[in-house]
Amino acid sequence: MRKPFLSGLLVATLLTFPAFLAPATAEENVTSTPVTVYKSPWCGCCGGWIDHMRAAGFTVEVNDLENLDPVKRAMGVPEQLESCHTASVGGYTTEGHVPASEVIRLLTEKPAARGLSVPGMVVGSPGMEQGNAYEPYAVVLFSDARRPIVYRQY
Ligand SMILES: [Cu+2]
Repeated sequence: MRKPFLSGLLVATLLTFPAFLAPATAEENVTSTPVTVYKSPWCGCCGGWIDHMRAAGFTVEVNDLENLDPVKRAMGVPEQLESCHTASVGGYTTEGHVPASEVIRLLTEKPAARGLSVPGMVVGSPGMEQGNAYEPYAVVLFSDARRPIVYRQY
Protein backbone atom coordinates (compact mmCIF):
# COMPACT_ATOMS: atom_id res chain seq x y z
CA MET A 1 0.00 0.00 0.00
CA ARG A 2 2.70 2.41 1.03
CA LYS A 3 4.99 2.18 -1.98
CA PRO A 4 2.39 2.91 -4.68
CA PHE A 5 1.18 5.89 -2.70
CA LEU A 6 4.67 7.40 -2.48
CA SER A 7 5.38 6.73 -6.15
CA GLY A 8 2.12 8.36 -7.13
CA LEU A 9 2.96 11.40 -5.04
CA LEU A 10 6.41 11.62 -6.56
CA VAL A 11 5.04 11.43 -10.09
CA ALA A 12 2.46 14.10 -9.31
CA THR A 13 5.17 16.33 -7.88
CA LEU A 14 7.44 15.87 -10.88
CA LEU A 15 4.57 16.62 -13.23
CA THR A 16 3.34 19.75 -11.51
CA PHE A 17 6.57 21.25 -10.17
CA PRO A 18 8.11 22.79 -13.32
CA ALA A 19 4.88 24.15 -14.76
CA PHE A 20 3.90 25.51 -11.38
CA LEU A 21 7.16 27.35 -10.71
CA ALA A 22 8.65 28.25 -14.08
CA PRO A 23 7.10 31.66 -14.85
CA ALA A 24 7.61 33.19 -11.41
CA THR A 25 11.06 31.68 -10.88
CA ALA A 26 12.76 33.18 -13.94
CA GLU A 27 11.84 36.74 -13.02
CA GLU A 28 12.41 36.19 -9.30
CA ASN A 29 15.92 34.84 -9.90
CA VAL A 30 16.82 37.80 -12.07
CA THR A 31 15.55 40.51 -9.72
CA SER A 32 17.30 38.81 -6.79
CA THR A 33 20.60 39.82 -8.45
CA PRO A 34 22.02 42.57 -6.19
CA VAL A 35 22.45 46.02 -7.72
CA THR A 36 25.33 48.26 -6.54
CA VAL A 37 24.94 51.93 -7.45
CA TYR A 38 27.62 54.64 -7.52
CA LYS A 39 26.29 58.17 -7.55
CA SER A 40 27.12 61.68 -6.51
CA PRO A 41 25.81 62.63 -3.04
CA TRP A 42 23.90 65.55 -4.63
CA CYS A 43 22.13 63.62 -7.36
CA GLY A 44 18.35 63.67 -6.93
CA CYS A 45 17.34 61.85 -10.11
CA CYS A 46 19.73 59.02 -9.19
CA GLY A 47 17.53 58.43 -6.13
CA GLY A 48 14.52 58.34 -8.45
CA TRP A 49 16.12 55.53 -10.47
CA ILE A 50 17.03 53.63 -7.28
CA ASP A 51 13.37 53.83 -6.20
CA HIS A 52 12.33 52.58 -9.65
CA MET A 53 14.68 49.57 -9.38
CA ARG A 54 13.50 48.75 -5.85
CA ALA A 55 9.88 48.95 -7.00
CA ALA A 56 10.76 46.37 -9.69
CA GLY A 57 12.00 44.01 -6.96
CA PHE A 58 15.75 44.61 -6.98
CA THR A 59 17.83 45.04 -3.82
CA VAL A 60 19.98 48.12 -4.31
CA GLU A 61 23.11 49.11 -2.41
CA VAL A 62 24.00 52.79 -2.77
CA ASN A 63 27.49 54.28 -2.69
CA ASP A 64 27.94 58.07 -2.72
CA LEU A 65 31.13 59.29 -4.39
CA GLU A 66 32.15 62.84 -5.27
CA ASN A 67 34.20 61.76 -8.29
CA LEU A 68 32.60 59.05 -10.40
CA ASP A 69 35.05 59.15 -13.32
CA PRO A 70 37.36 56.42 -11.95
CA VAL A 71 34.34 54.16 -11.35
CA LYS A 72 32.97 54.76 -14.85
CA ARG A 73 36.36 54.01 -16.44
CA ALA A 74 36.90 50.90 -14.33
CA MET A 75 33.39 49.66 -15.18
CA GLY A 76 33.89 50.19 -18.92
CA VAL A 77 31.44 53.03 -19.56
CA PRO A 78 32.39 54.79 -22.83
CA GLU A 79 32.71 58.55 -22.28
CA GLN A 80 30.16 59.35 -24.99
CA LEU A 81 27.57 57.16 -23.23
CA GLU A 82 27.92 58.73 -19.79
CA SER A 83 25.00 59.75 -17.62
CA CYS A 84 24.70 60.45 -13.89
CA HIS A 85 24.91 57.23 -11.86
CA THR A 86 26.68 53.97 -12.65
CA ALA A 87 25.58 50.56 -11.39
CA SER A 88 26.87 47.03 -11.30
CA VAL A 89 24.46 44.09 -11.60
CA GLY A 90 25.23 40.45 -12.32
CA GLY A 91 28.63 41.25 -13.83
CA TYR A 92 27.14 43.94 -16.11
CA THR A 93 27.39 47.72 -15.89
CA THR A 94 24.40 50.00 -16.25
CA GLU A 95 24.79 53.72 -16.83
CA GLY A 96 22.06 56.25 -16.18
CA HIS A 97 18.29 55.85 -16.24
CA VAL A 98 18.00 52.38 -17.77
CA PRO A 99 14.46 50.97 -17.31
CA ALA A 100 14.29 48.01 -14.91
CA SER A 101 12.56 46.00 -17.65
CA GLU A 102 15.71 46.29 -19.80
CA VAL A 103 17.94 45.30 -16.87
CA ILE A 104 15.73 42.22 -16.41
CA ARG A 105 16.01 41.48 -20.13
CA LEU A 106 19.82 41.91 -19.97
CA LEU A 107 20.10 39.48 -17.04
CA THR A 108 17.79 37.01 -18.77
CA GLU A 109 19.35 37.13 -22.26
CA LYS A 110 22.96 37.49 -20.98
CA PRO A 111 24.45 39.00 -24.16
CA ALA A 112 28.25 39.17 -24.53
CA ALA A 113 28.59 42.85 -23.60
CA ARG A 114 29.67 45.22 -20.85
CA GLY A 115 26.26 46.63 -20.18
CA LEU A 116 23.50 49.11 -20.93
CA SER A 117 23.32 52.89 -20.97
CA VAL A 118 20.76 55.60 -21.40
CA PRO A 119 23.20 58.42 -22.24
CA GLY A 120 22.58 61.87 -20.84
CA MET A 121 19.61 62.78 -18.70
CA VAL A 122 16.44 62.05 -20.63
CA VAL A 123 13.17 63.56 -19.46
CA GLY A 124 10.60 60.81 -19.05
CA SER A 125 13.08 58.00 -18.39
CA PRO A 126 12.76 56.14 -15.04
CA GLY A 127 13.74 58.57 -12.27
CA MET A 128 13.55 61.55 -14.66
CA GLU A 129 9.78 61.93 -14.79
CA GLN A 130 8.51 65.50 -15.18
CA GLY A 131 4.74 65.28 -15.39
CA ASN A 132 3.83 64.01 -18.84
CA ALA A 133 6.98 65.37 -20.52
CA TYR A 134 8.72 62.75 -22.58
CA GLU A 135 11.73 62.64 -24.89
CA PRO A 136 12.34 59.60 -27.09
CA TYR A 137 15.52 57.77 -26.13
CA ALA A 138 17.57 54.67 -26.85
CA VAL A 139 18.82 52.08 -24.41
CA VAL A 140 22.28 51.28 -25.73
CA LEU A 141 24.17 48.00 -25.35
CA PHE A 142 27.91 48.61 -25.12
CA SER A 143 30.91 46.29 -25.23
CA ASP A 144 34.65 46.68 -24.90
CA ALA A 145 35.48 45.57 -28.43
CA ARG A 146 32.41 46.40 -30.51
CA ARG A 147 30.49 49.57 -31.31
CA PRO A 148 27.46 50.30 -29.13
CA ILE A 149 24.14 49.13 -30.54
CA VAL A 150 20.55 50.10 -29.79
CA TYR A 151 19.07 47.54 -27.39
CA ARG A 152 15.64 49.14 -27.33
CA GLN A 153 14.08 52.39 -28.45
CA TYR A 154 11.67 54.26 -26.16
CU1 LIG B 1 20.05 61.20 -13.53
